[in-house]
Order: sequence, then structure tokens, then C-alpha cells
Amino acid sequence: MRLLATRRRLIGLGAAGTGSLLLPGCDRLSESPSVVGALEGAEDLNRWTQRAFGRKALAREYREADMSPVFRANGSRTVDDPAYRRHAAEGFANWSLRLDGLVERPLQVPLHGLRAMPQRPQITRHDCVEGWSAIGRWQGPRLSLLLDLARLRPEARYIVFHCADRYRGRSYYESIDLVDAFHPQTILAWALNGAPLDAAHGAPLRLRVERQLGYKHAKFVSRIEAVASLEGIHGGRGGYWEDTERYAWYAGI
Ligand SMILES: Nc1nc2c(c(=O)[nH]1)N[C@H]1C(S)=C(S)[C@@H](COP(=O)(O)O)O[C@H]1N2
Ligand SMILES: [Mo]
Repeated sequence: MRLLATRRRLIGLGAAGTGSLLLPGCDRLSESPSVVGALEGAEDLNRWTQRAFGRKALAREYREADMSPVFRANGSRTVDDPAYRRHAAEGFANWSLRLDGLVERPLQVPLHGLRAMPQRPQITRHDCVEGWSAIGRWQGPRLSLLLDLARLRPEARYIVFHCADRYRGRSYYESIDLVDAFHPQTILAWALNGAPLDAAHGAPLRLRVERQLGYKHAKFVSRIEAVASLEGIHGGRGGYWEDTERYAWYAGI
């Protein structure tokens, strides 16, 4: 019960810990020619414009009355992986999330552990690049809580989300930088509109990264990895759609 042993620490980990990780990451990013060079045209503009107006600003949050009657699902709605299917059949009672890579202390956190952490509920609008939107209430712990528990090494620059599904024959995955990873609305959601996630919406756990477009919100997250570079991970562009269709890696809205 590694989580129970560390839960007490969670409460004590406040803004100070986050800030000390966030600021150096932020500074390093703006100074690094390799990162700047890796950004392309409009994406570059988008990202730096958003930075100028505040990457840390909050996405709009809505009222219950604004919630969409139906929240549509997109991309993978089911997962073929045998291990995943076994977990699903058990209601994810024995499932756990792995957090590893460039961290001092790799974590293996059961779903009930994630549910027992301090929760952030948020009613936000999901915008898919295909042109539809839906407003829903998401709930789960902030990603930053887990990153603080695992303690990022100073070399860590990106957080990669490995998913259990394959979409059109390729593993789905996504990645974000540390500014988004420590953003207060970046959560690991296990509930949508007051109920545990159904398969179509990414059970048992999916990313919500509210300042970016829908394809960044990895569903069926099974492993989170801290890395120094996105090179060498699948196609090397940081995500499924980035690799296959050259979608922007930074999809700010
Ligand atoms: N693992 C995984 N995550 C994914 C996808 C997917 O196919 N597989 N599709 C993405 C896209 S394009 C969108 S718009 C949202 C859809 O989330 P929803 O099905 O909960 O509406 O999930 C994103 N995350
Ligand atoms: Mo999407």
C-alpha cells in the first residue's frame, strides 16, 4: 500500500513544490533552441501567443445547467488489449496506473487510490478538431499531485501518456510539457458527469488538459512516463495524430 503510506504527504505538498518544478521548466523551454526549433509555423505562433497571454490562465468553467445532454465519444470507443479486457471485466478493481521514467520514485497507483486523493471537479468544454464540442463535468486528482509524489528528475521535460487502445492499428499516445502538466485544470479523470468513465470515454482513466484540443486528452491511460525528449517514442512527434497526420503537438485553444 505504497499510496496509503504516502497519502499523508499529499496534503503537505502545496504550491511551493509545484512552483519550484514549474518555473525552471518554463525558463528552460523558452531558452532552448532545440525546443523552439521543433515547433512549426502556426503552432509556434499559437503556443507563444498563448504564453504571452498566460499559459497558466484557466480554461472557462461552466455551470451544471450548461452541461451537454449527450457527451459524444470519438476515436477509440473500445479496447482490444487482453489485459485491459480482463481489468474491465473486473470493474478495474485490480487495475493500477504506472508512473515512471525520469522520476525519483516510480509509482503504481490503484484506481481506488486515485479516487481517494484530493479531487478536482470541473465543468469544461471539450473541443474536437473535427468541429464538435461538448460540455461535461470531469473529476479526478490533479496530475501535479502524482508528479509531486513521484518527484520529477531535473532532466524531465515532457509527460507522455501511454494508452491501452490501438487506433487504426497503432498505439494511441499523447504528451504535454511541464507547463500543462502542472496546470491546475490538468487532471486524471475517472468520472464524467458524476459516474465512473464508461469504455467509450476512456475507462478507467483519461487525461483532461483543458487548454488544448480534444485529441490531446488521452483516453485509456495505462502508463505515464516522464521523459527528456519525445524522440524515439513511437513516431517521435509526441502523439498519435502528430505522428500520423502531422497535427500540431501544441494544440492550444
Ligand atoms: N486513447 C485514445 N485517446 C483519445 C482518442 C483515441 O482514439 N484514443 N481520441 C481523441 C479525440 S480525437 C478526442 S476528440 C477525444 C474524444 O473524447 P471522448 O470520446 O470522451 O469524447 O479523445 C481523444 N483521446
Ligand atoms: Mo478529436
